[in-house]
Amino acid sequence: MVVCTILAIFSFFSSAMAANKERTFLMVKPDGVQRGLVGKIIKRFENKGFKLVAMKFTWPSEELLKQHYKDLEGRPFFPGLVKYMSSGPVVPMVWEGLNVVKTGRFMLGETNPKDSNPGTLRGDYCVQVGRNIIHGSDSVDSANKEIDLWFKKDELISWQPATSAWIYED
Ligand code: D4T
Repeated sequence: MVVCTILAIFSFFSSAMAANKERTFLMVKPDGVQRGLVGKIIKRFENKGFKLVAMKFTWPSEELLKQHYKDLEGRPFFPGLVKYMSSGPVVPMVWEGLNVVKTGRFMLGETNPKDSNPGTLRGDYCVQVGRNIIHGSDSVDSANKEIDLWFKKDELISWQPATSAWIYED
C-alpha cells in the first residue's frame, strides 16, 4: 500500500515534469527578419515564461523547405511558399514549456492574419497569408519532426532558467 502510494506520487510528479518539457518549433520567416521583428517575437515567448532551447540564424535551401512543407506539396500556393521562404534568412527556434505547442499557436494567431485577433503576433504585425512572419508547429508530433529536421541533437541546450520556480508549481 505504502509502495503503491509512493509510486503514484512519483508518477504524478514525473508526468507533471514531462508536461512542462513539451517542445515546439517556431521559425521567424524571411519577412519577419527583414522587418526587424526577431527581437519582438522572441520577447513575447520570453515574457510568457517559455524556455528557449535552441535558436539559429540561417538561410534555408529550397530542399529543406520542401521537406518542411512536404504535407502542402500539392497545394497551389506551394511553389510561391517555397520561393518566399527561401528568399532570405530565417530564425528557427525550439521553445519548451507546459502546453507550448497549443499556446504557441494561440500566440501566433490564425494562419491568415485577417482572421487573427489583435494581441497575437499575426494580428499585430502582418496583413497577408503569404507574408505571415512566423511558423509554429501544429502538434507535438509535428514539433518533434520539425525539431529533428532543423536541429542536430547537440544544438538543443539543456539548462535550468533561474525563474522556473516562479513560473511552475513543481
Ligand atoms: P505555418 O506552417 O507557416 O506556421 O502555417 P500554418 O500552420 O499556420 O498554416 P499552413 O500549414 O496551412 O500553411 C503553411 C504556410 O503557407 C502559407 N499559405 C497558406 C499561403 O501562402 N496561402 C494559403 O492559402 C495558405 C492556406 C502560409 C503558411
